[in-house]
Amino acid sequence: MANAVLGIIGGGQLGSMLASSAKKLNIKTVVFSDEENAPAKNFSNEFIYGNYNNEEKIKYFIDCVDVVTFEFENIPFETLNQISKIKPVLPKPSINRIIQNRLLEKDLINKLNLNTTQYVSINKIDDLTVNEDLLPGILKTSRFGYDGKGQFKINSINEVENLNIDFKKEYILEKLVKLKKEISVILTRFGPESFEIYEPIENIHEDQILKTSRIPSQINKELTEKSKEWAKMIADDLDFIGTMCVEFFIDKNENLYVNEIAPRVHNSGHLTINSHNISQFENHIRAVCKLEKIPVKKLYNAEMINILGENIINYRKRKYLDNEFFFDYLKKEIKSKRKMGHLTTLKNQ
Ligand code: AIR
Repeated sequence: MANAVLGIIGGGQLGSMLASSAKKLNIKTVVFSDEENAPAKNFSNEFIYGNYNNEEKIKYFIDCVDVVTFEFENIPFETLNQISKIKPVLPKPSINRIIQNRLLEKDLINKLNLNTTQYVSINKIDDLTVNEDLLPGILKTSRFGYDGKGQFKINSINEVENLNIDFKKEYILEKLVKLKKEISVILTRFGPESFEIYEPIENIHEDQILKTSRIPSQINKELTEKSKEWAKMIADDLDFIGTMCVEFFIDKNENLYVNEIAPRVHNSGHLTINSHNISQFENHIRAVCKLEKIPVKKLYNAEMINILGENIINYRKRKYLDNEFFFDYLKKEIKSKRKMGHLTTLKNQ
């Protein structure tokens, strides 16, 4: 689909980096966002501002594009499904419906006989009391959470009262593992048995928000192979087209657990823009627009740090070395803990 027009739903930093990669491949982009001044407005060929249930805007968007993708799993399933009746949506919307719900997501992983941490559905305070054996744990909203939003760390049952949990929402309680490391595997699936896969990336989180990602990860060969294999199994089962990410925990006994699946390009893969011949974003465009699949090759080792909130002000003033690449997401409003930019530093292999 050379010269196709690609529609991207969602206008955050992931949409911006997708649009930039598309430009490089001579693919025009139309971004549809419910935020008037979304970052991707600066990088797309056309920008449509509207609610994700605004029939008129959706219709106009559909008319403008040949193929549609999305950059955020919180896009309503109904919107994606409606669009997919007229234009191809990749990855397919049914995948998003599963991944939007942490319970369905965990069930899917377990159905494939892959490890997750122990988990249980929580709908009322009593559900927590009867599942006290899963504490210390993390209580997460089943839907619409990211970057630690809607999450509560609970060490003991006595803490629950003070947390002001809104039980109008559904939750999942996940038992904490004795964590040694966190890694992620990013892959792009072009079709059955057609993958490009990056080496596992080692991640450090702070307050449930990604702080640093680096390659190579310091893990053994067995875990490297196993994590890549599991990520492929999940992508195959979902019949995924495009770039996706599987986040893993490794515990003190070197056991591997799937933490979560992101049905999209992922923050931990931002370093691939500079470290590899083809970035996770370019690969996504290549897969959904049915362009040539080119083998990925690492050019450099790398480390990426996320720039949150007010910190962006200093990074905007700094000078950078030749091996440092600063990305400013151009978000209009600085909020504490909001992802405002990132810095990738390249290292020789
Ligand atoms: N995003 C999507 N899932 C997780 C993340 N971090 C990216 C997407 C989305 C943006 O974060 O690009 O549009 C939303 O960021 P914010 O700061 O507006 O909440």
